[in-house]
Amino acid sequence: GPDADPVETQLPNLGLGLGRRDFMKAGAAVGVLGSVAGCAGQGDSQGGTATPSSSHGDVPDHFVPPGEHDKYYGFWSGGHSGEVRVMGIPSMRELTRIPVFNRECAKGYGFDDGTGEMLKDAGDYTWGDSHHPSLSETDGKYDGEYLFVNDKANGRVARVNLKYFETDAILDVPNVQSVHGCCIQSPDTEYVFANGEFRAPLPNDGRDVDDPSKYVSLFSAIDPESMDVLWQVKVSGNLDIADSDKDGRWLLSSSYNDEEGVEIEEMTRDDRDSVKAFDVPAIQKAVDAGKYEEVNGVPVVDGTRESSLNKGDNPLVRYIPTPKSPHCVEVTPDGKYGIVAGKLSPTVSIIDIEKLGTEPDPAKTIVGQPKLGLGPLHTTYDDRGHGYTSLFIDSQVVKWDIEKAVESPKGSEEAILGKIDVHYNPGHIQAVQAMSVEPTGDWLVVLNKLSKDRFLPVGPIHPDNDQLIYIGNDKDNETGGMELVSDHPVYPEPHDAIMVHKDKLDPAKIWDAKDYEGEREYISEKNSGIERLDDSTVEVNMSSKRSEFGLREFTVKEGDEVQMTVTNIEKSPDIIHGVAIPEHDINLALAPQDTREVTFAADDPGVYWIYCTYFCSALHLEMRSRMIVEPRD
Ligand code: RUQ
Repeated sequence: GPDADPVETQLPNLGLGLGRRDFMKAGAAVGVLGSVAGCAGQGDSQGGTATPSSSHGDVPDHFVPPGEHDKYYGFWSGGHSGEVRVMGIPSMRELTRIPVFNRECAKGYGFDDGTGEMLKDAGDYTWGDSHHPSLSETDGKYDGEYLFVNDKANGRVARVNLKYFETDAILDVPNVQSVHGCCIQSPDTEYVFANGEFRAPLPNDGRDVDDPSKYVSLFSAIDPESMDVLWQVKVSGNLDIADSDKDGRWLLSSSYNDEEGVEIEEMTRDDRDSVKAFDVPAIQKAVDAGKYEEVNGVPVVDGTRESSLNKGDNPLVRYIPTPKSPHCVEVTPDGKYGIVAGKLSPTVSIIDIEKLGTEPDPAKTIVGQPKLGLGPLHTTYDDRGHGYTSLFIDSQVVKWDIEKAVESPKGSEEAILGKIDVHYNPGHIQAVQAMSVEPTGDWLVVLNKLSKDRFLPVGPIHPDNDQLIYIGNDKDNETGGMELVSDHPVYPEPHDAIMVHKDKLDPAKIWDAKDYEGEREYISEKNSGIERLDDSTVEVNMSSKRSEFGLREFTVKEGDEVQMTVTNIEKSPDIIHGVAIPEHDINLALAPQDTREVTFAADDPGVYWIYCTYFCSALHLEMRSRMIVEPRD
């Protein structure tokens, strides 16, 4: 446990003189954050501490020897790369990437008709900004079925099928322009929730732009199977990050800008914003009873502060005042508390979830408020009652005792067990399985926004730095036992991650054609062929295997629409075939037993060599087919 006053000695870098303030004033706060974003001072002042800890005596090896597997999967959002990345933990090796909102060449995502139409129907954007991956659960445990992730840029939510590690649905959420927080409902994934972050007039049709009172944020409930919006709730103030309780009743959303300002000075004026607690069954009941207005086909329930549905004993949305411009809320694995980081306040607030249903005064649901350090952003958990909070401004992670923080006076530092320097300016932090009811309490990853001096310089756009920390030892030392183990450069820009034991996933090794039966026709060597459907349309069906396509050549006419279907008939895992058609922008990637379709125009007469993009055999370069486009008389 902590000594009498360990905090002062553990914070050598509080030279900013801000540590003792309970709240930073808006102007000062903006200034501090601005200087951090500009890289002035903060990290450099810690340059001397930028060495990893020297002894890893009782830390299990994070090096995974050749041929051996990691213990955990990690799913990283890709930020404005639009993708999801799959990591091995603890090696931190990148195992693959799953394109989600981005058209992507290596996996041919967005090139075949199926994925191309999915992207088109989801708004036809060329990119997205993925932040918050959430794994489906059964009984509060990850069930390995789906991963959901938001697109902050275009207000979308996508579903990744974890049998195939492939995006299989994208919803362009109506009535919202950005989706930030995104999570499943615990314990059984009956809904996926999406926070519309930016306030806008509803409907957003060019009217009411100058009347801030007409601006609202929308909270959406989505059906995880059909990926349709079931209902939305409009609220006052912005919506940020979301997390579910563990019993399927409350959904907590952090929220900044309760001032409802449009300029930064307005947004940071007050000392308090709020956490919104959505009473999901009560909202569902209001919807069933017809207490909504329909906007663009979606039932929208009024959950603003003024709404009559929020008066009385059973408000649909509870507004819990919390300091100040909070960024995040994360529910503890036992489901007891929702922990909200203050961002511009050095405290985090502990919301007692049970009290949400019994305590009439929302402010009294806050049962603890330890002071942890500057710029608290995100909290994650082990299996032993500890919270780990990232301190963006201090560039540290603080470990603290949750129950002790509840027992000690608000604003006290008594619950702090230790701090460790990270490099630099951490955003999200995640420990393994910490979003489920079974955290493992061994590894924690800190997603640092800035890497500065940690890697070979690669020009002015630096990689981020993901740091692996071992948290399995509780020790009475400066860091509370946390040990920094390794640094990993990352391509811009993951925001959040979620990690799961490998045994909870069962990915397919090859495709099962039954999974696309009725949608795409399996093409064997025998039914490879070409058929003219009408004067301007031909159908081309081709198998592919080492080292030949089912057709050595085929002939179409200038101006034809070509509807091509290709199956990879291999049954051996890892034998992938690509289908590239030069000068037609065609690029398919087919795993064994997979079939893809692509439709294109053959507009220019000539000979085109179709080739395989995946190196599949010794005769890979010879694996070709020839498309002949005949001139039309
Ligand atoms: S956010 S740190 Cu979506 Cu927390 Cu980026």
